[in-house]
Amino acid sequence: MKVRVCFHDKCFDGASSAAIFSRFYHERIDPSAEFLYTGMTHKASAPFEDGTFDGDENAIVDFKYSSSPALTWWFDHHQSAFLKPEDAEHFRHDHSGKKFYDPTYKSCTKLLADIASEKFGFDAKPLADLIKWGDIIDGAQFASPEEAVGLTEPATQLALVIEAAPEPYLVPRLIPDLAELPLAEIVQLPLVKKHLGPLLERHRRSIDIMRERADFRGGVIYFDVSDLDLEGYNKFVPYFLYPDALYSVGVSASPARAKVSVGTNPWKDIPPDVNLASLCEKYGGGGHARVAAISLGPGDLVRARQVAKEIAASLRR
Ligand SMILES: [Mn+2]
Repeated sequence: MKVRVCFHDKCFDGASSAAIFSRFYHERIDPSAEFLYTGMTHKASAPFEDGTFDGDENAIVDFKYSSSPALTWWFDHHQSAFLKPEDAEHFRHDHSGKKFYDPTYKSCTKLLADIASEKFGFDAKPLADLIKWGDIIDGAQFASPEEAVGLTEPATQLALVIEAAPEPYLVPRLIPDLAELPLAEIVQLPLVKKHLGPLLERHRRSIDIMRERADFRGGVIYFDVSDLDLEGYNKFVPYFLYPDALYSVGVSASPARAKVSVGTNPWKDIPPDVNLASLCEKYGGGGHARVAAISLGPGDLVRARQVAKEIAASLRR
């Protein structure tokens, strides 16, 4: 049995969801299953290319729904989980009992672990540490900005490497280890260790860069790092620098896209009616109520800056 697992790429929650799904599937569905992993990225264009679902079973974890008849498992918690209203309608008519959506969950890792245990008798206890950290990292539930930015825990160091993923296939290669080994052992693996030092150094530099560039006014931090190779910067740095800020709006770029990231300060009380996913959906983006983004084409930097400035202006008090 060949199982294709499509996961949210360069994301700790995406990787740990794929790890939990694989261990669950191996233990409770088919011990002889062979897993193949595909990292999915939010793009301006359609994310699922023809031929993506080439397994005997095909799963998507921590990523958008697909109405393809080849999709057999789905777990997600993003508010913007459906590309089109027809997809949401298709999901509502699914009776497979293998597709699950709950946007009240802070992480797909926890959602998957809970469903696999409750509905399929999976023993999630050996992965308790992974599940705990998946929920802290994806749900921005760090005790303080210092903990979020300090990167002293194995889980936060691993998240740094996964989010940067400086080598192709780094995350797919790590997923089987995430399903088996303690996090403190995974950060010692050569594949992780060789990248950790340089990435920690880059992280420290990025704090200095954001300190120089941040424009903090009316409760909103605006910054543009699109001329630098900084996509995947730690999203808590703005609040570490300006603990009084309520929101941050950033522009970054990579060869694949121009990106506007919008977030709320997790250590502040945000008005309950603010929904950043809905705000970003107006510009073709999406995400969660408290953190969302808009991906544009790599040549659309002028538009990205314009959108970011509009959003920052609308969030300022
Ligand atoms: Mn997630």
